[in-house]
Amino acid sequence: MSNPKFIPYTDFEHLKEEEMLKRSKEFYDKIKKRRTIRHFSNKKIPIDVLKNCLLAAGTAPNGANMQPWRFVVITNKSIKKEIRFEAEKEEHIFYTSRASNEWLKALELLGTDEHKPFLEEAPCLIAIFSKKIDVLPNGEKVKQYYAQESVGIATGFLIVALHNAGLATLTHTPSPMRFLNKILNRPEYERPFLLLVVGYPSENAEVPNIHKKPLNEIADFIG
Ligand code: IYR
Repeated sequence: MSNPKFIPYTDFEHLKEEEMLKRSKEFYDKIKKRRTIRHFSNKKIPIDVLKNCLLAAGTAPNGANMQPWRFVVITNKSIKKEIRFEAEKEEHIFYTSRASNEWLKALELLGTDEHKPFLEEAPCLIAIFSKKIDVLPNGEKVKQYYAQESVGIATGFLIVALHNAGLATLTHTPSPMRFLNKILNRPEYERPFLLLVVGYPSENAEVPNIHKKPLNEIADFIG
């Protein structure tokens, strides 16, 4: 059997405009309900749901199809505790000296501080790494292209997939995050991109009273 370089693309769904409008509206109505959650219950998440969401993330467009991402799923209590400890160490420095006053002021509406109990309370953390290079089974090193952009897009897919599946998320970026390599035993060429907290909102979870910009503030139509 030959392995052709190109194959016909037959999966595209050609929709009627009416259906397109309906679907675009339904998707917007669904995605606008997603909120970043900082109060999680300890209810466990179904691992097969998570696996499907990771597969969805892995379909993201990326540089030269090198798929320069690595998702490390953590449900182990003591590893979560260790991550919380290290993250809070960095966040303490951030909130007491690293962040400018301007930055701290910008964060006031979120009500965040150096305490990150959700890193232990939530049932699942996904540490997302971006690969600067890949190492083939024969030891050969291969450069990755547009790794940050690619991993950003895949992370977006993952967040949307999890929301669609009925799971809440928090994008958390303790900075610097290199401690994740050590705790999770990842090689140096994998750079921590984001720590995604996954679970269900706790019963009395609250979110900041903030709003998204209207279309005319986020888009220009030239034509
Ligand atoms: N990483 C810190 C600070 C922080 C920064 C931004 I920009 C946010 O949108 C939210 C938080 C923290 O997690 O508290």
